[in-house]
Amino acid sequence: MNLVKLCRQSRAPGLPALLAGALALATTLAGGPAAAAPQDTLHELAAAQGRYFGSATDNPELSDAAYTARLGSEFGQLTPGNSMKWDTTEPARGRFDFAKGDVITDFARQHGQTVRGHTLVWHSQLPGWVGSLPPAQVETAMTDHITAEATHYRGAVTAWDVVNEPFNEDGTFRTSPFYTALGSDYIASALRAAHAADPDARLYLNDYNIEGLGAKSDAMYALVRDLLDEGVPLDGVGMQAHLAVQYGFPYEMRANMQRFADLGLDVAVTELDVRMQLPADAAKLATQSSYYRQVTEACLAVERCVGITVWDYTDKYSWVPSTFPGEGAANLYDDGLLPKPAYTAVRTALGDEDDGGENGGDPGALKVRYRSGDSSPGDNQIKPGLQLVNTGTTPVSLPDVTVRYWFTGDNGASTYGTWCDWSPLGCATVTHRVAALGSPAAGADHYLEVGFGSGSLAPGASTGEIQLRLSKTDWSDFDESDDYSHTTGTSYADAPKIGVYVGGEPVWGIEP
Ligand code: 9MR
Repeated sequence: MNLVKLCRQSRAPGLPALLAGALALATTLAGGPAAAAPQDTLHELAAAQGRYFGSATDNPELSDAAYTARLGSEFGQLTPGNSMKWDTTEPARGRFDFAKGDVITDFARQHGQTVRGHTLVWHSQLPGWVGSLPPAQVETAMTDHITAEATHYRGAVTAWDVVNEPFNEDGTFRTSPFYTALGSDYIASALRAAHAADPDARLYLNDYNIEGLGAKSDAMYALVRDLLDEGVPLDGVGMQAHLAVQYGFPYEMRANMQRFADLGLDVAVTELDVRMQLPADAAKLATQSSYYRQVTEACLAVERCVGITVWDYTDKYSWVPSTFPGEGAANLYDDGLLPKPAYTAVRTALGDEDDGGENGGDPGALKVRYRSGDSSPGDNQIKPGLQLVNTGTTPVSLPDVTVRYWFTGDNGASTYGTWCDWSPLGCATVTHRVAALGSPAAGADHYLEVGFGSGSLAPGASTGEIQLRLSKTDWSDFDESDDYSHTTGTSYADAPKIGVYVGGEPVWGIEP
């Protein structure tokens, strides 16, 4: 435990944590077993930077003692995944049931955690009676629901997702009983009712796929700007951040957060997870780590980003496998509650100084950009152009780095010639060779491996273009069109199907 950080944290440690600390100190002073010093928790690291780090949870999981031990110690904020939703809290009109939500707020109180309330108005998990109301009764039913729930949780919930997922992907308003009856005015009405019931709670609109720039985040931006202009009580925007390694990272996340912050709003990452196609492998986990790291860095870079909530912390209780068949492994801890590489990446991004360097400083801090330098994918040469970029905060030693471009040799010789035609680093420092893949995969039975004899890449720097070329020794033709790493793009773009390795460990790219 780093005392300086502890003093800076905004949340006082709960009594159990203080007792545990006192016991650990007593053991050490008494010359007892020299246990490894407990490391700062994710929340302590975040709190030292003025943020919270939280997790979603749900009632059934709270009977799992190993799970609750970590939930209560590592995280400073909880969001109930289901227990404050309308179908649970008002299953019949006027019949309120807050028992499940109360279990979560009690747990949070016992562990010194704050709670984000989720969610007052949503088109989903809505009891049938709401959809059957005559339009003229919808507003009263909605404001009654908000009033009862937000009043019940006054003092226990610090922020509410007042309206969840109001938009379609194209930025139009999503149809719901509320939108059908009231048009988009239902949003202002809901916010006003929540504010009246709990003037101290921070009030949010929350949605997914609004992390980057695009029609949906533009629609959210226009909505919140109008609401603020009208004086509607609104404190923040929640970006759910249900990401997937196969769909790429929303690179504009930081800029997008900043534009909401510039309106005077708080921003929160409310439901972070990063799923992948199963089975997980080292490359996918490395990409996942880099996504978690980049979300954390974006939040730290935007002053009004108040904190990050993961949509549960372990794969054991993730919503992903049942919703996206064949996908999963989305969380910071695995099914056995062991931390995954993404956990270390988040710690490092939060400024952890105690990771013993096992992380190599910053594991996902490189990316590769690619363009095809070859307009004839059926000829006898393959000509990838590559740029290696340091996206991290520490310099990277280039001799530790290798890049793999995967392709198929097609018919003909199985021996190759390789060339570096041009590089601002000087082709003399660029090494290249072709290796055969132990287990051929679709589009890949060989790869071009590129390395570096010397040099270092500063944070933010690029190697610049490295023009490479390879052919078979018998100069027979390739069919590049089905090669795993090949694209037809002739301008540089991030290349998730080209691998980057540091010290042999994958840090970028999805292996074939
Ligand atoms: O995690 C929740 C899962 O247990 C429920 O089955 C699901 C039903 O819609 O809702 C999940 O939480 C969602 C959240 O409330 C809103 N954003 C998307 C989340 C994942 O579906």
